[in-house]
Amino acid sequence: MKKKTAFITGIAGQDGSYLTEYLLKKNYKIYGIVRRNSVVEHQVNRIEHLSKDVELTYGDLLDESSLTKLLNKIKPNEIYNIAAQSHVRISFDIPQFTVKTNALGVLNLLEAYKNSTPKSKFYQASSSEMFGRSVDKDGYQRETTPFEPTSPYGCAKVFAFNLVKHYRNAYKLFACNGILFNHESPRRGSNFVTNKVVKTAVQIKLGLENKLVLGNINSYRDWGHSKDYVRAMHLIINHNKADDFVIATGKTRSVKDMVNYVFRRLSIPVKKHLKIDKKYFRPEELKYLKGDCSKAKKILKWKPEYTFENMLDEMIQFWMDHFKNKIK
Ligand code: G4F
Repeated sequence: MKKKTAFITGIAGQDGSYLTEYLLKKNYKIYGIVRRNSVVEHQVNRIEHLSKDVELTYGDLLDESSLTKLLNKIKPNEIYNIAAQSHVRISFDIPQFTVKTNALGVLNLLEAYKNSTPKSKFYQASSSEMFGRSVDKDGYQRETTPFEPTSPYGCAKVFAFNLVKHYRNAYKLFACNGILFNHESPRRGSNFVTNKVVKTAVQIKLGLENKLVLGNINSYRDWGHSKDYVRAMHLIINHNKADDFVIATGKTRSVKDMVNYVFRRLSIPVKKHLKIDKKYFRPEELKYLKGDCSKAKKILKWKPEYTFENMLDEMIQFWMDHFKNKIK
């Protein structure tokens, strides 16, 4: 049987690397694009172990010619757009780059898709950051909750979400959105709050660091594991109808709760080591996220396997092994 093919933007990121592993196990042929970086190792360290199984090319969402050329050549069964400037606080520092990449970049890819390989299926990494200030009366966000974004990142993601729906309707393309709530793992960048907390707490435990410096610890997030969420991406793109789905755990915790859990696990006192610095606050904060994924549960039969606790335990173990090997 002919192998299915997938084209993945953002292949070198947390989700891209887990998605690649997941699809390789399902016998897909994988193509991906990476952006040029002056330190070559930084481009591919999460997917180095997969390098013989994937075909990587330089490409960029801002360079439509690179996308058209590749899609014309590959004509993949599935296109996963996971690339983005994904850091919300940084989107306030570089709003134009964020909007160009996360909104116009998606338009470039949709155009390349429509003109080169319209029979392919298309997945867009949409985000719970699009909900912003908006929460339904029962305390959840779901597919019908209006979007009220609170960051350049969130605004760009709303733009892209709407483009995907528009291309689906106007050109009868199989284009779908996964509205993913926060998802973490040992492969998460260490400037996102979970991995920053876990990495620094482990360093404190081992005597390599003394302070954990954070911004707003009173915001609430619905945190799941990236491995569960890439499984959902594959189910969404393989559903018999192009549609939009919320992917979440349905549980919310404050950043403070998360810090307390990690410090308790490592038996270190929070008060002694935690410092708050305004520099990590955002001009506008998204205060509260809790997703209702009933639609995905019912239609896709998806549910998360990781809990908040065993996800953080896995991250703690990862950093423990990392630093202990360094100390040896
Ligand atoms: O880990 P974060 O930076 O994630 P954030 O902003 O929720 O965004 C992530 O989830 C989105 C889905 O809703 C994705 F679309 C997006 O790409 C990204 O993956 O921050 C989480 C919370 C925020 O309230 C932030 O203000 O933690 C708070 N926080 C407190 N101190 C901090 C820090 N965040 C970071 N990154 N660093 C801190 O020192």
